[in-house]
Amino acid sequence: MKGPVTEILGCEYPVIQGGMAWVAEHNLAAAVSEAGGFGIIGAASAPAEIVREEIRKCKEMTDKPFGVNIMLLNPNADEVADIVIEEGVRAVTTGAGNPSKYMSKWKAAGVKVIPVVASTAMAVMMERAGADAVVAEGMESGGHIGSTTTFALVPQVCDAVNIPVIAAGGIADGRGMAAAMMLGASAVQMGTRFVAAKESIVHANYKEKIIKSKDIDSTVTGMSTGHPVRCLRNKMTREYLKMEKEGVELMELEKLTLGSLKRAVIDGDVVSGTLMAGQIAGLIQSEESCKDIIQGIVRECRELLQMRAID
Ligand code: TUI
Repeated sequence: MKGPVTEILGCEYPVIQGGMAWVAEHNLAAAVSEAGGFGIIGAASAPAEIVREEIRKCKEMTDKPFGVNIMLLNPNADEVADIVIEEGVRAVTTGAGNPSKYMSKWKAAGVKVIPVVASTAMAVMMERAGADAVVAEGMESGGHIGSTTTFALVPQVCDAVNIPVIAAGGIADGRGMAAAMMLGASAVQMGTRFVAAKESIVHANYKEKIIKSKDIDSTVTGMSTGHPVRCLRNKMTREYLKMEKEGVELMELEKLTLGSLKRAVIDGDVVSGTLMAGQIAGLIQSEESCKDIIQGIVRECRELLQMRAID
């Protein structure tokens, strides 16, 4: 299972954990890295010094490398960009924007840079700017999404760039991982599967919602406002979508979602909280340890790829 991405990241398996806001904290990142994958702390909108503490707590839990995801809409992004250098973090992934302005200092410090992209144009731009790899994230993903599916996006990004491509969106088992490899990806990134992991600090109510959900249980809010976010259907999404249809102003809509992800993750409010999750949530049947998740996926993927080699 070694390849260009395990080489860049210094991990055993080409399985990366998504940098999810509130969810991807030090316990989850350390558990994923300890299990041979690549754990990521999601800086999201946390104050920069909290991110530094998270990095230090993660280092106490594992000697293995891990990364930090910087959400570029975050006003603290500049500060977090320096902290990853100061703390000697192995790799940075970025989401929801263009990280070009940080590229030269990260590269100079030896931080590996892996932007998350939702289009071939962005992938090419990131390769030119010096990215070590890209995550091609399809619209099956949870949270903030682009508009192209993983199945269509991954092979097109693979053809457009020469750096390794990590597939994300709609992948939660060995079949998905094998399919992503067939499309040309060198690794996969999973989010939703790790939300439901044993080591994930996400409230039991949220995990239960993922485990009980079916294929069609996610929806996308904010399509009309230019900030599409995929989450599981609940009272919040029903109200949001109704107001969106009525053309209610963005400020009013924002009131509905302010603090709603934290309410879901920490307080377990599955009624008015935002339950970010991908379309693959329906595939997830139980809460498992990161070690079991990663070993299971890698074993299944390996078997499928070997079967193909024999034929
Ligand atoms: O970033 C994500 N997923 C996220 S961020 C997030 S935080 C949030 N919380 C509440 C409401 C809204 C967001 C939750 N989930 N995924 C990576 C990703 N990046 N998906 C799409 C993109 C992207 C979009 C535009 C990357 C680059 C891009 O380029 C824009 C440009 O500058 O050209």
